[in-house]
Amino acid sequence: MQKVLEDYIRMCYDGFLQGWHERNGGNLTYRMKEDEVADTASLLAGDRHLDLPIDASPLAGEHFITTGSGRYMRNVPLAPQKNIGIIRIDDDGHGYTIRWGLEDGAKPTSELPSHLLNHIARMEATDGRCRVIYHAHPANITALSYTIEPDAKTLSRILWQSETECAVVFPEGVGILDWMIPGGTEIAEASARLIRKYPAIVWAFHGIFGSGADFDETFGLVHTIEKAAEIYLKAKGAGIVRTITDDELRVLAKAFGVKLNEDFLD
Ligand code: 2HA
Ligand code: ZN
Repeated sequence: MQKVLEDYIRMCYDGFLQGWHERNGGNLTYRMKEDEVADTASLLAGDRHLDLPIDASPLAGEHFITTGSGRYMRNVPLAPQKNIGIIRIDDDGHGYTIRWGLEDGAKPTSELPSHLLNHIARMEATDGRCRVIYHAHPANITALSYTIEPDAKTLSRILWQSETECAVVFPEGVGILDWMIPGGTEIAEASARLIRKYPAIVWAFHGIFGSGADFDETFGLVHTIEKAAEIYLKAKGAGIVRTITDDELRVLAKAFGVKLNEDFLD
């Protein structure tokens, strides 16, 4: 199998092994490079066409690997052609063709509008580096969203203070969207506005969207955030008596050559 598909499938199953993908929870999209599209050319025979409820014209002609709506991450390695697929965005950005996979009439993830608008936002924010958008339901970051107001400064400070490497891994911070109905264009547009500023955003009482240049970077980002949330909740349960100070965060950022989001420091 083509390496890009192998790497994609591994990430789906890694997320399942972490416990982030109960039932059909979570979804993953990857914007393929030209050479990867060429490598998979022998597979790309499908012509089933579907419309998009959003304008994805900045992604016109791009190929994406996507998980299937209602499909389980747990089953992706067993039958990739049924549970994931490759789509090509129409030249006018208002629909797409299923070129491979998603067999038996499956459709791409219900969160495709959020994924595509997030891809557009992150592509623009990173000069085209971002290729991966990943949605997962990790328990600790979701639990944490019940303990704070939906405010990026509050959330980012908690995460930066909960594990020393966090400020280095996501110096921009992490955004948070208040509860909304999933699966539609409204949450997609609100997410895209927010993810423009942060590499990851939490959907309150639901889960997280992470982004990155490749699978390792994106999985690692979500893993780091989820671990920090777990540490925070454990420390909070045991009773927090002290934490990493803002001055220590500044010293850390300097030592690692990253620019911390100053709006979130006091
Ligand atoms: O794919 O996670 O948000 C199921 C979901 C919807
Ligand atoms: Zn979800």
